Amino acid sequence: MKHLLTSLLFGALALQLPAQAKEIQVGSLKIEHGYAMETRPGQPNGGAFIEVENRGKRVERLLSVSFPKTVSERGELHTMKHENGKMIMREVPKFEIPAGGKLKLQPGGDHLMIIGIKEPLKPGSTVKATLQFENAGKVDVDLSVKARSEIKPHGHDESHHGGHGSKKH
Ligand SMILES: [Cu+2]
Repeated sequence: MKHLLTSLLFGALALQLPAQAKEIQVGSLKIEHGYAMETRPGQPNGGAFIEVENRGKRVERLLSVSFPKTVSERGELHTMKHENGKMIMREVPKFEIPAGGKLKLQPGGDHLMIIGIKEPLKPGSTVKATLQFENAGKVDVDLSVKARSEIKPHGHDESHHGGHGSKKH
């Protein structure tokens, strides 16, 4: 059983490798794990995520994100805030990455927002994005599109219809 599980895991890793976004080094920045969430037909906006490590000695700031016109109208930097007991998204002017620190965008937290999506983002495809940093300037990255099931296997946000005996433990 354990052996089977291990080979399944390795199989999955091997399959994922070609689609994995590459790690990018720009000056003292290391950018990796870039991906975008798949979107449904008609869905106007979508989320995207990256990690940026700042190995430099001064603070870096991510000022904006943009996408090719064929992908979306524009991009925004978003954070999540509690307001009146609800989690809501808010646009912010920048994300700071302290010297020696790391910016980790992820679902439920700070994220890139793809606004005005032209064609649904399909799992397995790639979206190009341009990040504008204060010091490092413009950096192009490839975001691999991931299926929702890959990102949130338990579907916490949309689980109202999912109560059919999913509790196994
Ligand atoms: Cu958002």
